[in-house]
Amino acid sequence: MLRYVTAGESHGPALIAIVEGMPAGLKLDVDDLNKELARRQLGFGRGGRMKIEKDKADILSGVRFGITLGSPIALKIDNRDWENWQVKMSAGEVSEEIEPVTQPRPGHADLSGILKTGQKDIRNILERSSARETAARVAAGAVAKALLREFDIQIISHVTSIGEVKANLQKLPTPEDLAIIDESPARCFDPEATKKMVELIEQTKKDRDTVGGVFEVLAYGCPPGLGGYAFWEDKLDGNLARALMAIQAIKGVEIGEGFEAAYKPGSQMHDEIFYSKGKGYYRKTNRAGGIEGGMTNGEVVIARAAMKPIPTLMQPLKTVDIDTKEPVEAIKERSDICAVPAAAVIGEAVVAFEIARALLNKFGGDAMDDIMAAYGHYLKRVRD
Ligand code: EPS
Repeated sequence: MLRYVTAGESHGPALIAIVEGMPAGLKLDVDDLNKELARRQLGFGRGGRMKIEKDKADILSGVRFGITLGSPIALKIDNRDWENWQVKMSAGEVSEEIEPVTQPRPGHADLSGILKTGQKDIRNILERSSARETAARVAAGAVAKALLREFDIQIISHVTSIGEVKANLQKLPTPEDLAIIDESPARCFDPEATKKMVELIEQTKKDRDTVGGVFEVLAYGCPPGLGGYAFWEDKLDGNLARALMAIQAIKGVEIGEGFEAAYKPGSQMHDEIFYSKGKGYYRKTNRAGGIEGGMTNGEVVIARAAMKPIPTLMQPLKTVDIDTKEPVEAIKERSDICAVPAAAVIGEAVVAFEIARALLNKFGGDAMDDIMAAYGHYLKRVRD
């Protein structure tokens, strides 16, 4: 089964991702990974840290001469900021007195993490709960994207709102539009909304506050039948929801019409089925977001996620010191004002990984040639 694990603290030496279950014979270039890592660093509203980091991956195993071997693929992304944290984040002996962090931020993992693990320094929690970890997920997702590319499946994302500012779109963006989206400082496909989003982020910074938003991930080129209806763990919508919800700061996920579906009668919700020779079955609408019964139906997969405002505030909220139990202000760590544009790229990565897993579950997992042959045979059957 395709899976990945990440390791690494935000200010430790490096982030690691290990991807297990990729077939042998897949073309994989380190540039595929670096391109995605650079896209995650885009977007207006990031804090000082993004000026320090310039994320690049090293492929440590599982690839030879640009082709996967079928063995675990280990990836490493160095943290440039480590240089400034070697004493505070040392894995060895304590070499000087370290002041523990004791003022948990409302909305962060700080307090529950301390209570759960019995530790006394919130830094031991925040270093790992930090969204810095998502760089490793993006690297793993880039491997999945390289696999999907061989099947002409493309995953893109765009920001649909920041705070109260919403994009007004006449059409869904396609993979051809991705360069335009990446050029928008808000990664938004509506230029008017982009301007207002940037203004809102600037104002939010002046107010010493933070702002969230919504992004959409679109998967083009999925064949019908990825996922499953018979076992709950195979349901693709369930797996997409889990993967998206597990991104730091995500509070809501929708597929297709999502919550809006609950307000519509069935006659106005479901996508009628048509057939034409050559094209096979198709729909004229896509309110289901490309998934019915836990499986892709051949239309574009549409998933949306809502990100809360980042909980590290320059005008801190009230909290309680975990050492003295006295009321205090939450810690003011350096942070981002808005990270929704970056979260959208992370959304692409995790969606790519879930779709890649569903694809390998259906078509086998050892050798690219075998998978491609099975895929070709299947496409012919479902189109006929
Ligand atoms: C983050 C805090 C900031 C962000 C970081 C996530 O880092 P720092 O504490 O070093 O200023 O920049 O995001 C990243 C480093 C990244 O690569 O996305 C947090 O607390 O979650």
